[in-house]
Amino acid sequence: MKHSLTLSILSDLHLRANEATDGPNYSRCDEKLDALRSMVAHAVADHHDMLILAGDIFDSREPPEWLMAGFIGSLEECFKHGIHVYIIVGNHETNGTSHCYMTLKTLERFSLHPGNSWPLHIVDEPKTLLREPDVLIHMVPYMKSEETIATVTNWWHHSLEESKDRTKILVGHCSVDGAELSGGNAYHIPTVLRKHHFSGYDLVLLGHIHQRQLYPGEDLSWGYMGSPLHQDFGEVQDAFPKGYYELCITNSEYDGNDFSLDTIPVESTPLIQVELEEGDTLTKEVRTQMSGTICKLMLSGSETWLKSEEVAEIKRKCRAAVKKGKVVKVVVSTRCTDRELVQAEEEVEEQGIKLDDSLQRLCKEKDKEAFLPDGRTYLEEANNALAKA
Ligand SMILES: [Mn+2]
Repeated sequence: MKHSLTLSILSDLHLRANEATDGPNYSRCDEKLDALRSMVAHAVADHHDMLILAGDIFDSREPPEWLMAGFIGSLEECFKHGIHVYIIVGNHETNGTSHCYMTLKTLERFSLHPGNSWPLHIVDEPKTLLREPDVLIHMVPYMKSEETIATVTNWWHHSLEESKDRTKILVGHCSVDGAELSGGNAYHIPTVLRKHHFSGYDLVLLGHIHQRQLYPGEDLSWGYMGSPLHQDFGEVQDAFPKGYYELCITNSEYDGNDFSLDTIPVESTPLIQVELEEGDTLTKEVRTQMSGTICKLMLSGSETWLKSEEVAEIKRKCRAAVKKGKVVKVVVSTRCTDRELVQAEEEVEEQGIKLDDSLQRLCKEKDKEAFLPDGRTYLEEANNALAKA
């Protein structure tokens, strides 16, 4: 019998076509593909048994072909070394009937190894693997919460009978009540899927929420692996380092299976937020802070100041710094303080309640995409919960 099983797991890479050229000499998209390649290199070097991508690798359901080619190319070393790759479909990648990997399968037929079958598996419906040493891995793509609950509870009820001594691992893409979103002021998502639905598993590792978190327990440990690098400024305050997981399940003759979980950090250009108030300038200290980063520069002050030559000069200096390669990218956001009250009143009248940014991001779907009834309910639930608070 084999005594250990090692796998690398990554989720929520959110490859976006419009990040291809983010700055004059910078592409966040390339940086994300580099993250994937470094994970692949690590898996090959350490002889991992498999690689699981746990959803939302692509940000959209229709990524352009060049991006799919870049993605599949970055997995090539895995294929060459016979490391099986499992891709679990996430909410950004499906509308419930079709998903972006259908195109990928087409691409697969022409490119890298024509004629060869790749060890590539698209998990668009729940799938179970049995691997030595007595490990059951259950993979669950994004579905409506009720379907996810039915799937996970049925599965462990069923598998409990025949596999008492096996290690039961769930890797999936879903929201769980009580998980914490990014954004500093943690927001607990109201949803119907609860921790107790996982009680038959030993370990539950999920994709979907970008803030990494692990809730260890004696019988069940569950959590989110988080995005491997910051996806936007909403994540700059995430408490845990960004990266992917290495999971190792080992068997000892006397104690049975045990697992260890490590985060492998991913290198990426840091995202920072800098706030300048009326009268502040780009001091040397601020410029040093911005150096080598993607910076969100928040300017807050009166309308007069925001429209002044002083602010125009700040913006010019930022553009020059980007051009010289001192700062990777600057996003300027302004907040007008002397019109704030009027704006706030308008917002309350129009939208009722302002949702937490990270919640909005999590639920964002193009209007034309009819899917995500679950997401909609969830947005409504969240609205109601906030209204009551
Ligand atoms: Mn997701």
